[in-house]
Amino acid sequence: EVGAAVPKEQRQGWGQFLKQIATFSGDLSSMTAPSFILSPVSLVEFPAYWGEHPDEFAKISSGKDEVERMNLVLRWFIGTLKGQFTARNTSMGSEKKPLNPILGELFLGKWPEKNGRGDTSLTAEQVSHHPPVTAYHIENKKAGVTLEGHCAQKTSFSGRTIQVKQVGHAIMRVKVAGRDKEELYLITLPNLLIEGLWYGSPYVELTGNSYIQSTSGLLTTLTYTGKGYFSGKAHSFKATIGAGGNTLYTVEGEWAGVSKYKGKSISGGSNEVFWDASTQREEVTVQDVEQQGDMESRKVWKTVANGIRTGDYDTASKDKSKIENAQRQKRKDEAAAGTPHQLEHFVHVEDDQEYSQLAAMFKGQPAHEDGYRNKPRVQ
Ligand code: CLR
Repeated sequence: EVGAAVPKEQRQGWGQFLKQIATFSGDLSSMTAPSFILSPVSLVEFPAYWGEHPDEFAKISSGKDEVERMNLVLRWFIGTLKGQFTARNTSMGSEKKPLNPILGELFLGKWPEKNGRGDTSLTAEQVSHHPPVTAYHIENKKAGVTLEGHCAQKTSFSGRTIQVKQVGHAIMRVKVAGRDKEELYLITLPNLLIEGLWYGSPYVELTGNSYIQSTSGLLTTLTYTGKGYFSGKAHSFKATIGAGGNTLYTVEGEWAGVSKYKGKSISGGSNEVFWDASTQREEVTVQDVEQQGDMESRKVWKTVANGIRTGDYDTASKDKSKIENAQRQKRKDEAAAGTPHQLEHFVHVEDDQEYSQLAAMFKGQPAHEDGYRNKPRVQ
């Protein structure tokens, strides 16, 4: 039955919502959804998932050579996936519809120093509202590791599944001892399927491929599968680290569970555990809402989020309209005055040299489509 997992009084609304999605093209974020599926968290917070294993992030620069560093980049990357794609099922009961960030909305946070690993800082900013694009910068100065990227989504509907193409990429910079040039890694992003919609308990599965291309020439190719594919298990992947077509290492398993080296591992053993996703994640630390600036996400959405959390959807929806109307007015005023909105932490770069260099090395792989190349302004 449609909406078996949906509160009775919202089942009809859920059915209508599904019909609406099926005939909808474009931006899911702008759709009005039944209240039970609303999340009190803005999409501008999502880049924090990249930093939830600060030890793994910092460790990357300690790799003794490019092969070891690529292994460390892959481990950190795999380590982020559980948080990015399945953790909300546990914390909120299902995947939910995040708040659609306003232009210039900020999410600032850090993972404080621990055991000498150094501070890791996060700066995320909503750099476009139509279409929604979030830019982020994560940095551990002490370790010499920086991640910079942006993400947007293109959604389409097929059967009972929403397909989400992630538009955007990240570039990781790693300081290597004794070298003046940083090693760079171009990180592309997998596609998502949103399943479980019919019953009203949506969850994410990953599909297709993603890549990590390094300036060292090493390339990691990731393939994602769900139930019914080669492992028969949900949330599975396979990754090969290679150079010039030769495979050096293969890793296989579940990105939300355990993965192992298939055969030889980097330490010389065989079939060793590569990553165990039960490893504790560290949530980002943010300032108290009262101390936050007016554009900071939790300040902007305080009343809305509170309404959603307490089931006071009337207050939530009134405050949301208030925010959206104020935004529309602001854009009108800016247009009239000829002073367009200025980003705070990022600048739009038309021709990102680092990206071009890596994309050229990456040639031969399926085209990586990309509209936005926002680079943080040097602070
Ligand atoms: C954002 C970038 C992060 C990874 C990530 C995880 C979950 C994705 C999210 C991204 C984009 C928005 C998203 C979400 C899952 C569900 C949600 C696709 C890619 C959509 C907009 C919600 C659809 C509404 C249904 C639940 C009804 O690094």
